[in-house]
Amino acid sequence: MFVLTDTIVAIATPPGEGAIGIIRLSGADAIVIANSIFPAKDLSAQATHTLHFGKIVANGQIIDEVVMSLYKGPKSYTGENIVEISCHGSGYILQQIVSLCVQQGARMARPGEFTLRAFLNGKLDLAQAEAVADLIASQSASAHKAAIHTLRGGFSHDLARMRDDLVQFSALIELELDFAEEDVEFADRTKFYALINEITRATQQLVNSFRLGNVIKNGVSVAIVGKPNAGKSTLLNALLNEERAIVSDIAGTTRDTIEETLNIQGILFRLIDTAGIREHSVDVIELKGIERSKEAMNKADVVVYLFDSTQFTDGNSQSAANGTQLMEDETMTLLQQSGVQYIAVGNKADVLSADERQNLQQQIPGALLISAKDNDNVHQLKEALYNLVAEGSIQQEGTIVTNARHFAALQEVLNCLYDIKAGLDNNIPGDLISLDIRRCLHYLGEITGQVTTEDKLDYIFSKFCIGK
Ligand SMILES: Nc1nc2c(ncn2[C@@H]2O[C@H](COP(=O)(O)OP(=O)(O)OP(=O)(O)O)[C@@H](O)[C@H]2O)c(=O)[nH]1
Ligand SMILES: [Mg+2]
Repeated sequence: MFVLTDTIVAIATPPGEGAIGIIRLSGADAIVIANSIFPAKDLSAQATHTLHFGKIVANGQIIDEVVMSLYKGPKSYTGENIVEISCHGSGYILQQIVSLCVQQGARMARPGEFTLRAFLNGKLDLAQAEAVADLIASQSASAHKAAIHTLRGGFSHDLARMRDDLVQFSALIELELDFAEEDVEFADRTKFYALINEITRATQQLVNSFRLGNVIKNGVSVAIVGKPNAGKSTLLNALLNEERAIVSDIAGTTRDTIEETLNIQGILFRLIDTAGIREHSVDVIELKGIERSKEAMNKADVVVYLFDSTQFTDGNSQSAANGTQLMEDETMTLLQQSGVQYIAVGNKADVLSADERQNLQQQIPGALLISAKDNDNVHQLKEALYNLVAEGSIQQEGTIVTNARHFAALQEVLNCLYDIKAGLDNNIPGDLISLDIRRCLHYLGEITGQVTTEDKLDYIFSKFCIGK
């Protein structure tokens, strides 16, 4: 059993120096404990949702001048009495105040315990509570948008509607069971069938949104691979707009993978520059680098295969490019076999003549021609990367499922819906259909936390930060 009777305390601001640091107290005794270290005013006599300036004093010594924010339950984040102490952002002061609160009877909060209490006190459902953690972790516009939508109850609303409809039908079918001898049908099967179809469509849409949701939450890993000297590090620098990686005309300059993030129109990409892959190296370090390149290539969501476009010209513009040569490249073969999404990009196009460019474009349809050195056409590569993952759906207003737990539960919901549909198709008895509906309701309830266990909650909230 979760204990809700004690009062918890934690520092809510990140470690390190800051202008302001915040300590949170939540629980029945939050106001009493705050009062005992704040002689300026009697906080219990103050109205809720008010601010109070004064000193924190311990053993006659002033610790800091602070502002107390007072929220009396149930109108607070956790539903309990909350006092937030805004002090100067020194680690020392924060620790001192927390120690004082503990001396006065508060207990150090566990990760996510404030939000757990908010959930247990019915302030948020589980999907919303999880969105709080996602919101804190959001690093891009799209991740932020998805988390806000869920936190504001968008996703929960979708689920509640499905649940209500199912509950209604389940009640009617169960009523039929009470009148089994009379062979009556309270639940209109045609209507029910249409409803199940509609819920299946909505669930399928949510399940499908997870591909994008996963991208939004975790970013997209993009490995830049190719032969030594193709210009991979130059391309990384051009994409980032900074001199991040060492560039030189010595083949084998990059020895280890280099990872940096890039935000393209609100989606986070994790760019990985790799060591050039060549087939006959004897250098032990280079070989290790090549091994890592292949590993990065296999793990990536998207691969940018960069080739030196000047290698496909022989100075004679008529016979210039030879796309077959590129396709026979060992790395390219590996790529095609692995099935990973890739974009072929020809670099050093600045050296090519107009004819050569045109020829190459015909030989290797779909390949982008760029000059990483001159930052020419690099924006096209950015667009291609964005389009590959977003497919225009990033602007969609509806719910995007970003949480793997929700995704798994939705897949179970979908399976139950298929079973219900099959049951209706085969005219199976009402009591069996009713069982499938209950199973479906169970999985819907798992997402919002109507159905859960303490172990599950412990696991979910342990991923939160302390103080939230
Ligand atoms: N003309 C021209 N030269 C380029 C371009 N991009 C890169 N280079 C040159 O190509 C050489 C190799 O560039 P890098 O970026 O170090 O190549 P890399 O693929 O990272 O090479 P490794 O790390 O050895 O695998 C350097 O001399 C760059 O200046 C380009 O667009 N045009
Ligand atoms: Mg390099």
